[in-house]
Amino acid sequence: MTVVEQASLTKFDERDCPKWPQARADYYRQVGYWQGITLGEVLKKQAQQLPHHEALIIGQDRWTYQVFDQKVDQLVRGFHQLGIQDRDVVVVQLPNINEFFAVCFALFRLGAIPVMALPAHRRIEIRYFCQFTQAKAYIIADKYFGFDYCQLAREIKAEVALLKHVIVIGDSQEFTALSDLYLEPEKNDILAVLTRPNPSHTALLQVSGGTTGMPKFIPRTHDDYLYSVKVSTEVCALSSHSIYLCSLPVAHNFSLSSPGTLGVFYVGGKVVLTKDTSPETAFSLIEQEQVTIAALVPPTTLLWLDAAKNTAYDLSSLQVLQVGGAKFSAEAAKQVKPVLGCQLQQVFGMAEGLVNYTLLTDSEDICIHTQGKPMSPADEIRVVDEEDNPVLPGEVGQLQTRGPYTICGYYKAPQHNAKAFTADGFYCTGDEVKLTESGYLMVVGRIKDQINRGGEKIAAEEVENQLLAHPAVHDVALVAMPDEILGEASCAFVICHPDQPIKAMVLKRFLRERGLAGYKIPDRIEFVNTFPKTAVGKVNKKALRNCLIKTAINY
Ligand code: J2J
Repeated sequence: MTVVEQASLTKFDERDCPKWPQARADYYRQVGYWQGITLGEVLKKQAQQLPHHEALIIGQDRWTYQVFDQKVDQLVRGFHQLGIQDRDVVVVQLPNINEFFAVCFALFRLGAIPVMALPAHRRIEIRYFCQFTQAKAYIIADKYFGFDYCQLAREIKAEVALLKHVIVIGDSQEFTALSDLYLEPEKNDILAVLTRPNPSHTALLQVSGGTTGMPKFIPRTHDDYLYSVKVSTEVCALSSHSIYLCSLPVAHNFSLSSPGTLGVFYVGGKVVLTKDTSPETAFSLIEQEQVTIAALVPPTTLLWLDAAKNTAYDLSSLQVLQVGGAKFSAEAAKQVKPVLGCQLQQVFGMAEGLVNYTLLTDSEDICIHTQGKPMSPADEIRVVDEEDNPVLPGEVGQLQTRGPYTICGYYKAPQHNAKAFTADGFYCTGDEVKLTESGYLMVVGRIKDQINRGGEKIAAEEVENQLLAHPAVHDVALVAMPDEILGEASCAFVICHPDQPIKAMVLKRFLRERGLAGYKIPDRIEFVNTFPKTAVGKVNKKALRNCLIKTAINY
């Protein structure tokens, strides 16, 4: 293979991302849903209009919009000098730090595409992300919660030949230091000649929770993502006075776009970042920075509710608490207002697109008992039975959706897309919902083979495949089990080969050493001799789940 051919392999091709049919795309532009602006331009505008307004804070590190924008431009130069160009893919795995945004916006301006990896991802996930997307660079922080990302990068680099650069925040060791890439303009400044990214092209790749063997990549365009962000800011009444506490991982779709940090930048507000998710830290930041809005998953909300009952911190600035990512129980939802003194907003969203919110003006009953309604008038939803026929109003069925910010297909996944999208372009969410008379959705279950571990999604098949790689394992089925805090935890039912008994601990260590993200390691492992089967001979996961509920064994 020649060098030229090898280089061309790494470029991202829009043709690998199924697009909206022309008529729908034209309509979305015509009515102004798609504005034809890029994420990079949103920040530039704020830097011009509100240069001295604070945009991003973590600890003592406080960036105004002007400083933020300058750092982005400096990194554009540095990345460009390194050879990162339009349509290069870059895997970004950073904790909640300001630099995450400098990196992403620099990539947006270059037309390069960040893959939104989470800090919890490990060798199996990162290697796959780099290989599948043919990433040119991988960007990390040196250490985070005791984990050595440079060591991980070393292993990835050794296995992924096409990966050219590892860029590190902190002690960079043998890799490139991000701090060396903040470059001042020279004579022929690249910024003057940079081609403007096409707003209808992919701006970033989100990673799907998945249902199959490996995660899928979700291509979000500047146009569609910014529309989702814009409508979210309206629904959540964000303004330049909003102060948003971000304790969820920055790369997650919820905290990035619903309305999330990007929503805050869109209106010129302030983001307060924290790496520490404890209520103690969150409460002190709320008081100190006068936080007005925060977003949480249900398990963290339960911790907040507990801690708030005897806190000395003043939480009175907090107006809205968004809760989403997993089902929030009505019992806990009821407590939000009396205990935290703020309005609860339920958020039922997905990285593939559709976001549902309860409105700030909705009755208490709606806010407590529903997961909201589609935020845009252009969202089309339908609730269907197993044959894809609409169910009667008020009955439970699978939610399908399409619209101006819901993808039409995953990146480079034609076979999976044929199943996950209907012929008329609706995304099959795999969520079982009930539509109320007033048009609100209640999430009642799931038909996708996934475990929602307190907002962290686990594709059963992916973990099953990893367990099957152990020589003692003959067969395995991963199911959800009820958990008081997480909502759901995971349990692996394992059939071992005869005469090869093995301990649960050994299997867990096996998965960890293979490099599987910690949240995917089964919370419990049960050894069995056979699996219950359905009438057609498939493993009956429902029966396995039920047997966990019935026996209620402590783990
Ligand atoms: C029940 N299940 C929910 C909820 C998501 C905003 C908020 C969340 C996400 C997200 C997001 C739920 N009640 N309130 O991207 O922009 C489950 C559903 C859904 C899946 C999507 C956003 N909120 N879920 O969680 O891509 O099963 O996005 O299909 O991680 O989470 O997961 P994800």
